[in-house]
Amino acid sequence: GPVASLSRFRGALVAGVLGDCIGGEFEGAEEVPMESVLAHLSGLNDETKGNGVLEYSDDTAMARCVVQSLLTRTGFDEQDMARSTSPGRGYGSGVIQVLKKLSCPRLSDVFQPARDQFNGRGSFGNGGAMRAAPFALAFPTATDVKRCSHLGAMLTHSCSLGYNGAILQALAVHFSLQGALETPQLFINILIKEMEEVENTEAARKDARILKEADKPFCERLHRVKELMDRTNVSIEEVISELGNGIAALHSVPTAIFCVLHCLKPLECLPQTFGGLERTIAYSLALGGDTDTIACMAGAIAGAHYGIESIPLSWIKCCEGAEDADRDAERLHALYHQMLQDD
Ligand code: R7I
Ligand code: MG
Ligand code: MG
Repeated sequence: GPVASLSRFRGALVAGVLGDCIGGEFEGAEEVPMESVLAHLSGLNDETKGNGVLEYSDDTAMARCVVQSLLTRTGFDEQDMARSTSPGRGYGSGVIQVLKKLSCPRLSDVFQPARDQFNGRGSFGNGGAMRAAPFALAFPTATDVKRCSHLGAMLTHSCSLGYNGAILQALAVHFSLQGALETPQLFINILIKEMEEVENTEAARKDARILKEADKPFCERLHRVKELMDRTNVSIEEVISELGNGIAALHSVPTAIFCVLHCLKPLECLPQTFGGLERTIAYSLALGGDTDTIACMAGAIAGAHYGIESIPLSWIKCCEGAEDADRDAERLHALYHQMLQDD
């Protein structure tokens, strides 16, 4: 569809929620056979089951806080975002302490609680990345998307391996919204080029050294994504060993990007009736590990590419918060286009 169309905004925000809700079933599972994924997905179409709603987890709860803050402040306001990010459900054990401190009215520096995590180095978890998509839906320029997703993630994740994952996820949604996935090679090359610059800081080099990672860890992973993209046969085991499926941003954001790229064309292991968005969610779940978060991030990137029409209605009906996301996407679309005019 047309670049930055309402359909793409709705697709991005709604599919992120679906990834979280549908992916929750397999979170933490070591091995997820594709048959189990397909059984789970076909259950969503079965109205006679009447198993009601699949609840969203912290991934969606925190993204909703980001959306609400961006909309009420008509832009990024760290004070408001810090105070509106409240504990909800199923949070990572570490981040709950940050959220408690952020709710304290006397707090003067809203970035301090995140810095105190993990002996002062900050978290490298994917909690910043899992709520990064809305930044791409609020700000039209890559510069603003990078700046605001960075600061937004810094409220809980002050390690560069955490917040740079959030920047990468926001950029992936941003370029997908612009239609960049029409040419997959171009898409991955743009992301590598952007991350070369993002990771070119003293802080990033220091964190990478301490954590014994490559010099520019996200760039290195994106090069692995590119190599896997060029191959005709890639097993799930290889994807997990090359890219990871864990709760670290480094082991999940590049993985989510790979899921989207790998599912642009039909796959033998998936029903021919599936469209690209269904393939992306299904494939993300089959990787196991942090399935709700990887499917949430892959869903947002894929939804921005395929648009709302690609999402089965039965899936939307099953997932808590999906209709709220659809309504919020319309508001973010208006904010984005208002910012375009103000420029
Ligand atoms: O990143 P975060 O918000 O967790 C997000 C994940 C997603 O899968 C959600 O669906 C949710 O269920 O949790 O939470 P953090 O507590 O900041 O980080 C998550 C975990 O990563 C921590 O509990 C640690 O186990 C690990 N971790 C670290 N461990 C050692 N040293 C993160 N940073 C570090 C670190 O610096
Ligand atoms: Mg979760
Ligand atoms: Mg998770």
